[in-house]
Amino acid sequence: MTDRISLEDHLAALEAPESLKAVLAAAARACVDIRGVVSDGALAGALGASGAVNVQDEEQKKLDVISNDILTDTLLVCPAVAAVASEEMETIQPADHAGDYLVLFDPLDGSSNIDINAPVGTIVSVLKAPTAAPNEADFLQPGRQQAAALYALYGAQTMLVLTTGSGVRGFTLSSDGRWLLTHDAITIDPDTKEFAINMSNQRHWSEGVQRYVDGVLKGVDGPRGKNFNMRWVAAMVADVHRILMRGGVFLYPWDRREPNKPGKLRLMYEGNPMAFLIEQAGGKATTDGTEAILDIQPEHLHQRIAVALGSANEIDAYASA
Ligand code: FBP
Repeated sequence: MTDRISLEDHLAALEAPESLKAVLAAAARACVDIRGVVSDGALAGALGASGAVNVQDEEQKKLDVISNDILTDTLLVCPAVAAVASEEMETIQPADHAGDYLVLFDPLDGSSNIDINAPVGTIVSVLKAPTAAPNEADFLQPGRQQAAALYALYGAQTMLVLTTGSGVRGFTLSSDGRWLLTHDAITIDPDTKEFAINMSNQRHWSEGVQRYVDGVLKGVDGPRGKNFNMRWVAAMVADVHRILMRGGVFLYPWDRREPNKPGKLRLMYEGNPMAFLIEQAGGKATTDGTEAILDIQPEHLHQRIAVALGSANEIDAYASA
């Protein structure tokens, strides 16, 4: 294990600004601390609801709040960070110093999995700070302008998957707390036989999504001529990680339950970072099979989008259903 490249070594050798490396190192440290609280669970009194509701009008879990505090505290003391934004905070939090980067995060993705010991994760997006004293409007940059994106997956292994725009790499947390490179160049097969969607919403989908799912469910005797498998982990990080490891598509489309909302997932700290990683691995990341998530001009910090991402040829099939 000692001959593996550590995250520190990878960042040291990376051709990138030293300040970006400092942001990524700080985020990685925070994820180690979050993983510690997640794995302690009930022993740390960290399960269950916090009793508060967040800006998304969603019940906050204790671990949502703890994870948010760990990331916020760790990042705001990093000299390279000018301000942060989070799914769990209504507006941005500026640092007490100027910095080169803005950091956005979903501190604990997959909240409904927390109390049942199913996979959860942390998602981080990094943008250049356009001014020394950034405001919320400075965060509203299209995802294609991200300097970096990463997620940590607290699963059977604890992994950190990272891109700075030159491919996707995976690091596994060692027993002595070091991120070690285990996946050097992650790429997604353009074809797949696996899809991820919450089937309980089927009656609420648009006709096009229904046609696509009906087609894959018909298997080898249907229009696709092959059988498909289905997975739904209810944690975007885990579903995206599976797609990076063995291909597939992840779908969270608009549905009629809340027709005024374009989708459930959030653009700035779920869609954009995951889209950056997926595109860097050779996949496609869209809202509807055609609109690239990374090209969306954000209108507000917590705006929601529909998501259809993964194996490129299967996203094309989704778009043409
Ligand atoms: P949170 O960030 O609040 O956990 O919501 C996002 C999410 O948990 C995704 O990670 C996951 O893919 C999706 O919601 C699951 O939605 P549903 O519970 O409707 O299947």
